[in-house]
Amino acid sequence: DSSVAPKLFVPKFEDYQKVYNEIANRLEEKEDYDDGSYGPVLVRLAWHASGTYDKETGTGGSNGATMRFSPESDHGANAGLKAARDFLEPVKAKFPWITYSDLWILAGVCAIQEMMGPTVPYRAGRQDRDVAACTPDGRLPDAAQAQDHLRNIFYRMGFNDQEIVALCGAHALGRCHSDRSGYSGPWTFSPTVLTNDYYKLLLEEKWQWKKWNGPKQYEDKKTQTLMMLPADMAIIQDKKFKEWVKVYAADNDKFFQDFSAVVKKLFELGVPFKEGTETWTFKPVNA
Ligand code: CCH
Repeated sequence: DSSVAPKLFVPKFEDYQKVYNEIANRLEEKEDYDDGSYGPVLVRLAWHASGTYDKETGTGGSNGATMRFSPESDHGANAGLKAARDFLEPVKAKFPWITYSDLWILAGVCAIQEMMGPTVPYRAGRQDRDVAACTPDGRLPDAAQAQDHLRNIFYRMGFNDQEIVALCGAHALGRCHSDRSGYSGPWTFSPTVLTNDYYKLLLEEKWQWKKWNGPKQYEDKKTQTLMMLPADMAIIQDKKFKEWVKVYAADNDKFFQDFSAVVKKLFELGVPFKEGTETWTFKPVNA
């Protein structure tokens, strides 16, 4: 029988590493964006795709990439993330076999690693879903609120206090944009390199309310160039959270270890991996 059944392409580790390399190289190329990198906004895309998870109903999470669609793309928390989705379109065009859901998370992993962060283990197997799987607004944290709100939001995803504080360390990266969230400025002096500076600055600097017409935020008294959101300040105002801030401020290796583990957990919330799905670690390209 000469009938040629089309061979199903089953991508392997090497194929995903190629996608990783493509994202890493685009990060290098497009260094005229923002503080010099799309890395932070890619991390934010992966986090907002994942952080909609609700453990009670099993809805939300990175499986589905439903932020491609309105209403989820229009949720206030997702303002500005089109820049990250658009950055990844040429990658999707070059490797059409990868799902958006796997691509967005792979991009988050790549961005963390290429910005000198820890390796973050990755599993593939997310499936894209349609507009009906969009999550309701209000599942992501509100920057104007404090510790009770943070616990409500992150406990709903299944995280504990230590994990909440470890996740917040991502704010070493990137900045607030007044045309996106309304807030303004970076948290650290090196917003394209992952460090534990977020925790150090929280503890070591004097923070005061910024005098301006925008939403209530803090600025560092010394240089008035850095910022903290009310939700960031909550993790040193709360005694239990603050213990973990001290741990991570004092020990970057410990932060990297815990950050890697908690980000992997975040990126896999609600994903129905097939049994026996391999865990991969990608080789950094430019880090
Ligand atoms: Fe965040 N984040 N985030 N965040 N976030 C913002 C930007 C980034 C909150 C609010 C904001 C996490 C947790 C929280 C990043 C990663 C993470 C902005 C500015 C607000 C507001 C958006 C803008 O204007 O562009 C709040 C509240 C919480 C509560 O805990 C977690 C968890 C992560 C990842 C693990 C990154 C990265 C950015 C920078 C984005 C950029 O474009 O530079």
